[in-house]
Amino acid sequence: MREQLEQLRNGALQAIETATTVEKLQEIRITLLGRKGELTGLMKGLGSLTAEERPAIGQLVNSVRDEIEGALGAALASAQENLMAERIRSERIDISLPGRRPVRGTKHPISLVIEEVSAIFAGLGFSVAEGPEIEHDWYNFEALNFPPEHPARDMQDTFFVENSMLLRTHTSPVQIRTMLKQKPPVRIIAPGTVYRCDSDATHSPMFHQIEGLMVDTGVTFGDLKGILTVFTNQLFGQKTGVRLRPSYFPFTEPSAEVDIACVICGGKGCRVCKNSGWLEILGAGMVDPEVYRHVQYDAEQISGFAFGMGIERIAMLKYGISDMRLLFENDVRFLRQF
Ligand code: 2NL
Repeated sequence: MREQLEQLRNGALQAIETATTVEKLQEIRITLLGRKGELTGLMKGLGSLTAEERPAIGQLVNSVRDEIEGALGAALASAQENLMAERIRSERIDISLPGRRPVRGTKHPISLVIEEVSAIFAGLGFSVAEGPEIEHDWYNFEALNFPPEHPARDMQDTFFVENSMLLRTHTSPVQIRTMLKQKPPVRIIAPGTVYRCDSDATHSPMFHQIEGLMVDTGVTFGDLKGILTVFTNQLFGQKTGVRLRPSYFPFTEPSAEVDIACVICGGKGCRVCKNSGWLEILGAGMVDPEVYRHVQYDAEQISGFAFGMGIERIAMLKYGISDMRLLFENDVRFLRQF
């Protein structure tokens, strides 16, 4: 019996020493100390011992069990420690690594110009107005004093929808709607998408405009020139030359084209300005009394000016874009540059 116990103890201690995993050690505990384990089996033999042998062998059984339990406990603790160390090593994250930044989109140059122009006019007391892109003929043409046979009203130039509805060809109807809703003083700009039945390398059927309108008592052509000069200087730089040339629109009288000194050559003459040294960027004029009659404003009491510009052209000049089609293709390699 004593020999068996000592054999069991030596075997057990060796097995514990070579076991490295928590699972293996738990297995060893069951085969040695469990209810059907080896030591439990030996203890059953205590009954067949004589009364003299029993206390010493009993003590030996207890000490062998304590020894095995002690060794198991220590080995388990060390195996668990190794397990945790291994987890800490394998699950380690390097918090000093730079984060992966999500790719952020950029604003379209057309939006950038609308925002910049709106900010300049906000500083001059103008607010932004909007209106529908599908318009009635009356707001798009009639109220603006286009004669019934004006070429702009032709199918060749305008997208008609049905029943005198059409895709607006300019944002002027926004200003007509504003004047119908609101008495002077009016100081608004109307940026937005407009449509014309025209498509080639330099014309897109869908493009963008910003128009502006200022109506109050005593507004003069001098105010028009002053405001538009402040505007072009803020948009293109303080030293940019500005000039006005006489022009004609059905809805303004007198009318003018506003040119700036060429932003490419500074006025010397180049391909962009077709050797004139000047770039046309705005049309403007004093609102025609016929327009006031349509919105029931009293032309004897008030006066005002209006202007309009194409955003694509301004974006191309500002950002040095040589082909307008780049503004409509939405190629991210192009758009990411803004
Ligand atoms: C251009 C010229 C212009 C206007 C737009 C306007 C609007 C109303 C009354 C009178 Cl409600 N005028 N707008 C006036 C002059 C010129 O645009 O070259 N646009 C691209």
